[in-house]
Amino acid sequence: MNRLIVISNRVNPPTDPSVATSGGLAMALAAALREYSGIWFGWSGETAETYTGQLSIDRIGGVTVATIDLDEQDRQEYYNGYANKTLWPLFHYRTDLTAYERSFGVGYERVNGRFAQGVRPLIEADDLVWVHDYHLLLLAQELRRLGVKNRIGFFLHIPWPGRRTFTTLPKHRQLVEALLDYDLIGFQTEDSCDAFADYVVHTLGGTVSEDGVVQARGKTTRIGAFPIGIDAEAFDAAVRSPAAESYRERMRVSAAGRKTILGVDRLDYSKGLEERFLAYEQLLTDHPELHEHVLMLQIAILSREEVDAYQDLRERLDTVSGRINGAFASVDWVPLRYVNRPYRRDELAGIYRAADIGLVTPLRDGMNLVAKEYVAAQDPDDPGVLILSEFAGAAPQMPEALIVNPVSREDVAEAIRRGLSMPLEERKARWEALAKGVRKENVTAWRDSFVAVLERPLLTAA
Ligand code: GDG
Repeated sequence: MNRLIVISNRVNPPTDPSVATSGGLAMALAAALREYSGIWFGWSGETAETYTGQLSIDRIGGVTVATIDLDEQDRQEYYNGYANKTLWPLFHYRTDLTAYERSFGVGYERVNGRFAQGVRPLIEADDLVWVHDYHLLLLAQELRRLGVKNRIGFFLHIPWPGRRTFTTLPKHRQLVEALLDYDLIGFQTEDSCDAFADYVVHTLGGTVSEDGVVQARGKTTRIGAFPIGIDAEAFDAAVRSPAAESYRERMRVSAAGRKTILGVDRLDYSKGLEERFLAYEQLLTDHPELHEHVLMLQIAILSREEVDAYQDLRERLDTVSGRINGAFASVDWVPLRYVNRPYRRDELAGIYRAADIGLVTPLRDGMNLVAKEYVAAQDPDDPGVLILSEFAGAAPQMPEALIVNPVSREDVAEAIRRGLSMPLEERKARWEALAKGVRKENVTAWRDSFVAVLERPLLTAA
């Protein structure tokens, strides 16, 4: 088996998966690497006064990790700038929040070059290189410039936007031309794959074959959809842990017989948190009979706090949650519990299990692992109901959820009402279908299918 060199912006394998507070990507990549020999390379998250390119190598939680520090200008221009103020909002269709500053683009190119220089000495002849996410769209091009001939794959964790949206990005052609230096470009959904193909055909004048071989600008590569999954076995173990049991009990006692609606998200404008709160407000306005009988728990861990749009969102959520509780709470009922602190993974598993409704309503999402974790955590004899946005990448894989339009308050409120009164038989039937998919299309299946296509020579494809 070839070695796998995984490259992503940050490198943070959990030391102990059950107690980790890491997000889904970190868990998925750590799981992917544990079974291969290989290295995980990326930014340490630290900024040095001056950039040295010095490599630090460590072994964490069974995974070899190699990191470099960046400098403060890199953090501002590459990370806070081009990655999180330009590409993230644009790829989530938020052109209103997208900032285009020349210095961001320059910093992005510089850091992609630094990543290439940093990882180059670690790459051996037969290694497979697997690059992750929107921070590193230019990395294959930089590695090719340094003479790397290995097979290099890229996986985009967020959506690829429609052509009209994407072409608002200055220098969009250069970005995609650089991307074509990868041997395989993987997306979460067919929808993203089609959007990319549409761009190749209509903007670059290239071709895309039935089986995803792309030819454009004198380059040949391959595209495909590889929906990411969760480590369902590890999650099952977390659900059975004492910490999960104790959190489930805490939830049960504190709910005092009320039905619980749960949201778990990074505090990010793509997750539709404000719209979700407004839908809940609508539900309480329209259905006074539900007062005192339901509660919503929203866990929203703080994220990208240096970016203004995230600070603004946090303020708005504070306001709306305060208004809802001010208007509806009574001496012994708080309708909305809004929590910004993170929980350990095993605690979270117990919280998911205790919730009658999992409310996952992003405005746009590459996949959304919370939807899959919620399903994996349910009690087969008394499962909760998943309400899922049609704009989550997970939606096509999870049609047995109650699928909603997250911008429609009425639609979301009605789905909550329906979920609250859904008979046990229907809950079970929907959950069984969902759980089967979550177990089958898990993180191992995702990794193996991507790596298998990356290993396949392009010439045999056409
Ligand atoms: C990107 C894409 C795609 C949340 N709160 C806590 C906690 N979390 C964990 C969840 C889940 C992860 O964070 C969030 O993953 P998502 O998939 O929902 O979203 P993003 O962070 O935006 O991830 C997304 C993903 O990449 C993978 O490709 O699905 O579309 O945007 O695993 O459990 N974990 C802990 N405590 C918390 O309080 N331990």
